[in-house]
Amino acid sequence: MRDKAAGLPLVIAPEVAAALAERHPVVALESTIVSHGMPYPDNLAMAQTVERIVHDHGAVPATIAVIAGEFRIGLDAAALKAIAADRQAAKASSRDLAIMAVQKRNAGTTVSATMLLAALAGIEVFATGGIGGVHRGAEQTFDISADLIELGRTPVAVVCAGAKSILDIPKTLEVLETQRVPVIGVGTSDFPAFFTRSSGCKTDLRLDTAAEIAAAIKLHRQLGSGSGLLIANPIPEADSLDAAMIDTIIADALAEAEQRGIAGKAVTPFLLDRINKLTAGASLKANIALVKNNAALAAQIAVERAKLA
Ligand code: PSU
Ligand code: MN
Repeated sequence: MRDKAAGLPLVIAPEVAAALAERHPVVALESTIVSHGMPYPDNLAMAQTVERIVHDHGAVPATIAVIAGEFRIGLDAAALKAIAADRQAAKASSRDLAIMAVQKRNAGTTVSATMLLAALAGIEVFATGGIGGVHRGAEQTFDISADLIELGRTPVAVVCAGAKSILDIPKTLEVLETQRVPVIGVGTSDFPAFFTRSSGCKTDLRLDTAAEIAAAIKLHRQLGSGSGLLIANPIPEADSLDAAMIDTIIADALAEAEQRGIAGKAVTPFLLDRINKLTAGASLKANIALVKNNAALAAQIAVERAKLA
């Protein structure tokens, strides 16, 4: 990674650099969920708690963001606060990173940008809430998240709670298959729908333990396919929302987005904000719970991965 990264404005936090050098477990965390996915100050509290959970499970957290044009792998308290509180922060997918650096901007990194930077730094395991995917109506709008393309070409394992039904989940799973991304259900063969434990779609594969998942990550990388892996970890039952309730609210939010002509990178943040308001905060609570659950699993996977050569 040192060669590939030479000359880049890449800053790896000391604790993360030390862990990587010693092959200790490290978990990457994204920051668009902080800058654009949740309101302040809940976003900052969530980001701090998730880092603590990764620590508590024996791994080092590396929250990734662009701060004043620097690609930061691991944020200190000031940088984490900046990305949570700066309402001017950009939303950077992988295509945007170079421009963010030239413009010396603050930017939350999406799943795609976080994967790219994690891979550069040598981090194999990444925890998030939900990935971007194929939007409903994509046959008209062509709105397909760059997350799916990055998953097809960057060898990082992404632990998520599936994809929410603001997306077209069957089409999202089709693109993941085309992109050669194994979709692994954790303890289930049902692909989870973020707020609920099942989308009604099946995963290709099921694994039940962190050790099995770590072994699969190692072998998948050794095969050299170059693609990532999607680890689909359902929201805990106690935190999940009522499927009929959330489906109605998502339908309302989608109708409002269409009516207001929301397009491009604004779509996902708009829908998340509307859903949070329409559920009177219940969606935010569930979102935070599932991110914590994913962080704990990702740390366990990273710990098991570090035990393998
Ligand atoms: N889904 C969520 N919360 C989020 C996102 C998705 O429930 O914060 C963010 C992630 O950073 C994801 C990005 O990578 O949105 C996808 O954006 P788009 O759909 O514009 O590709
Ligand atoms: Mn999009």
